[in-house]
Amino acid sequence: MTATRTPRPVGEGVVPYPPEVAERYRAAGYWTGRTLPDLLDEAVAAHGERTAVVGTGPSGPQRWTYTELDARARGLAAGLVEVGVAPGDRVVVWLPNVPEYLEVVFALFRLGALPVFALPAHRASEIRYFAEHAEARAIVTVGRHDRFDHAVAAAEVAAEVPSVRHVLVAAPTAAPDLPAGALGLSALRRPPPGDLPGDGADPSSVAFLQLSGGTTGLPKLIPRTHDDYLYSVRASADICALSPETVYLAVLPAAHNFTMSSPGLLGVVHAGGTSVLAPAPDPDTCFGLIESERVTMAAVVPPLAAAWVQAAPRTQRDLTSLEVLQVGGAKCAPELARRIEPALGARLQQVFGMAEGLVNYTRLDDPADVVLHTQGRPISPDDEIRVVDPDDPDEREVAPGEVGALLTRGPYTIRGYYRAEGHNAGAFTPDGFYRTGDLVRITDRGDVVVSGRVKEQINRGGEKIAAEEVENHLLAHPDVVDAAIVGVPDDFLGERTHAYVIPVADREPPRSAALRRFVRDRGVAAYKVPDTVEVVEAFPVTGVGKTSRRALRAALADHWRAGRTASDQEDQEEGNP
Ligand code: OOB
Repeated sequence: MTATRTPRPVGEGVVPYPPEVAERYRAAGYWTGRTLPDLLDEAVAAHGERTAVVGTGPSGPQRWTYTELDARARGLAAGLVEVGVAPGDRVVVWLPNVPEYLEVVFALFRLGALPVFALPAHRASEIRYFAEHAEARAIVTVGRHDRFDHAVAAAEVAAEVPSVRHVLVAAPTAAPDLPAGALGLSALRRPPPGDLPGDGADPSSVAFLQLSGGTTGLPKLIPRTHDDYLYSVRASADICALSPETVYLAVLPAAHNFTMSSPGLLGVVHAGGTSVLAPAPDPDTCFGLIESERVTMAAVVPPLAAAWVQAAPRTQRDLTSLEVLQVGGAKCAPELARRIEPALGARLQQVFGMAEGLVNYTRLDDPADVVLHTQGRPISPDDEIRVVDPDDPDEREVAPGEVGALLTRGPYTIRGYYRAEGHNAGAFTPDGFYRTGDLVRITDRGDVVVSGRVKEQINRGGEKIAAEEVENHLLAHPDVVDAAIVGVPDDFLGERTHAYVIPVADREPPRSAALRRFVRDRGVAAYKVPDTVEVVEAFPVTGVGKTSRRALRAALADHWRAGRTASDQEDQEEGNP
């Protein structure tokens, strides 16, 4: 935290929308020239005394009206200005689902600083990368949470990344045990001032950096503008029929795009409703909150939906207020989809979205068949969809209704990742379509059905893992010469990770538990630690792997499945269930 240098302005690494396209989106009324601070202003003006946010933070239970949330955000913004956080600065926001999350995010918007959204599950390795890549000025986090001391890890990162000047900690007011050099947010809160620098922000400028799941080495940063993001927020709130009566339960991490804007926390601000931040996603915690806060809507990933469905028949809690359960982030199997309404008494809404932009929803008045079997249709009439042959170098479109790779372009889909020129050349077509890496087909009615993926990413119950990132961690082990990660089917998660590891010859091969611990100790999110590790002499497939990791992984995944099928058969022959 000593040697600092001035970070480059954010605009340098951003691929803008072409001016004529931007003009078209404005003329169509999608981009309205409002900013994220305006969103809160409008909520205060229309719904000032309504409850904006409910939750339990480091200082205990909180319940703030829109006026109170705004006063807090302004007061914190003033304190941040005093310590030198300036417009355009990037600030890593590494917070669990606490009410202070909204205070911090709106404080940063108010002062024109850009949040860089990290997940609570991230660890020093990811936080260091975000801070470095975005040249962040500060990291905002909590103290000890979920048996892990975030503030200490953030202080370590700050000591290593020259741009980072501050570690700011949402901590109890009384004598927090902060690492040296860290500041408690409570010490930064000032009386709310009038004007703040972010109030005059350019609506076409980048408002924050969101995370991608990543397909290569490390997650990419996604630059979203006020104009494009607010369009997706408003349109999502309309599609989901949010109103001041909406009580939204934030179950998944607040910083995830699903929770933030589909329609999520920001959609609720737009509608003047109430957000309840769930400290944990389990049925006990969430059912208790649904009952006590009369929650009307929640958003979950499929494995959580399954856990809720299973727990519902035994709960003593009153879930009758719940009207809609959104399920997304990974494919919701029709068998699970069918069980949701009978078990929870809530309508299912499928959501197929991505932090890069495009979000699809089944509509609340869609026929049951569409809700159960499709992932819905895009938000905008100007979301352009192309379904192309993934093996065709010219990316020609497949026949209507056939499966192909999904490309998209539209009024809230980015044109490039942040500071990622080389990667962008592959991730976007020359005419600006984002290559989502998802395999889909479009039904006659125009609904999207996700059927697989072409990208090198494992979707572990909605949590995205880049095989290469985990392989690189394994390769750092002194006894490992090669490693390959594959996604294998899992009843609960949809997919989990399996690592094939080749040890250095003539040495005691490392044990799988030790390798898993090694990856964890390198400071990565727990969901990236391989679920199973198999130490092998050579990759058990031949003829692939020399030229393409992709082919190797595909062959290994096939090999894994074939092995399972063989052992399933043996089980059956032996009379096992
Ligand atoms: C959401 O965003 P990300 O950025 O974490 O992940 C995007 C990817 C998609 O490209 C797709 O591969 C997968 O997650 N995905 C789904 C899905 N929703 C997302 N795959 C099948 N069915 C679905 N319903 O995950 C996200 C962002 C906004 C709203 C909802 C989810």
